[in-house]
Amino acid sequence: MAVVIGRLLGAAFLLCFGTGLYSHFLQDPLPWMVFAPRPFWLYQITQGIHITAGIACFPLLLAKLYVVFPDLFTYPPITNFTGFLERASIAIFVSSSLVQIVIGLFDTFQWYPFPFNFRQVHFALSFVIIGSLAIHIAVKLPKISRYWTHADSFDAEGDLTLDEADVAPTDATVAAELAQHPTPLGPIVYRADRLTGRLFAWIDSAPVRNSPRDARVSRRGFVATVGIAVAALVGLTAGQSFAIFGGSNVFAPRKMGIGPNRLPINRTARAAQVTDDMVGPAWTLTVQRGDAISTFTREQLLALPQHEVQLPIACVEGWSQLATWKGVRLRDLTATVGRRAGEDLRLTSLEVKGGYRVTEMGHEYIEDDLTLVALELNGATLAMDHGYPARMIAPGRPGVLQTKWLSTLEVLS
Ligand SMILES: Nc1nc2c(c(=O)[nH]1)N[C@H]1C(S)=C(S)[C@@H](COP(=O)(O)O)O[C@H]1N2
Ligand SMILES: [Mo]
Repeated sequence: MAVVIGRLLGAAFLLCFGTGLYSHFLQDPLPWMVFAPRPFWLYQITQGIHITAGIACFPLLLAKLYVVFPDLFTYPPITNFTGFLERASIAIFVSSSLVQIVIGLFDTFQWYPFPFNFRQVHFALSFVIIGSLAIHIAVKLPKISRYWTHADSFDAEGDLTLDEADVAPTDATVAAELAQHPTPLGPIVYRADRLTGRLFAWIDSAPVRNSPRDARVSRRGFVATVGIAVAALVGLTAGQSFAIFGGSNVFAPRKMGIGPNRLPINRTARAAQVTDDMVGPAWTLTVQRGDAISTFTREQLLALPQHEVQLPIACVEGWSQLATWKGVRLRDLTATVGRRAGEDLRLTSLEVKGGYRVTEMGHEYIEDDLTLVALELNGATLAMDHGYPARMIAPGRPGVLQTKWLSTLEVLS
């Protein structure tokens, strides 16, 4: 059971780690990194998997802890160096995973009741978790590889049984001798302890088998409980990321189609301290490259060729939703100041408060036909909370980089 759940948990953690790294580097790229704007739904999928697999970790991790619980308190706790590594990696793994999934869940609710920066800690802990998992697997590797190569050396209970090669000569002699003297309870066999690999004699009979471990829930009942818990949690929240589950989205904080322009709002104009004065008739969008500067009022932007695209907002906090956007191609706008192929862009928002006031966009997104400075959303003027007078919408980028209330676009030549 520990192995089966461990594998599922391992898969979920690797999915979370991979998709998390992708999300991290989209937001904080290393200088040489270039990303794929297409397929436009790529980030929506990777982030949806990240959040959904993360949520599935709750029942899986609790189930794994339940199964191995007695083994966590074996006595003496440490007998040798490998044992010490095993214990230490488990302690670090369990504690950091619990913190990781709990703060991740809090983040989907944008609730930060802790004194540290969420992204930094979530990023750092992922390496602690994957590192301790690697140590854990390395320590268990002899047992794991033996399982893969000699599945028959495990009995139905998942305990190691010994074949002749494993029994030291003296043990073999003793074993043979013992076997000739069956006890009233049954024949004596040799077993290796699950954790330490130490040999012990085992009387294979009902009264002795009836250890506290066996007295718990049946295996089938346990698998059913964990399975139902995972399916229910995923089923009742995945709708925040995957439209087909939209109808059963009970627990997740944001619902499909609810909000101005039929799209949820992640952060309101008020929270970003963008006021009506700032977006009044005097507002202009400045596009610049070195000394070349063009400014556009909203009317002037509306007079340029308009394009309509279907693109999702895919929020790092786990929700995503497809919408119809209309506006000016970023490529056309940046051409007015003579942008050359390969040049990147710095975007500045009117917002006063917030960590994403100034962000950068790689050339691969500027050159994509789908990237717009959007003026309309789902057939109506952009609502103030969706970034009126103009916002960025590009394929395959995290929501945090879909800058609302644009003020300046600066080509980095
Ligand atoms: N200027 C600015 N743009 C912003 C944000 C912000 O806080 N400030 N939030 C971003 C985030 S996290 C998301 S998910 C999207 C959500 O867009 P919406 O609120 O229009 O749905 O806007 C992005 N654009
Ligand atoms: Mo977001």
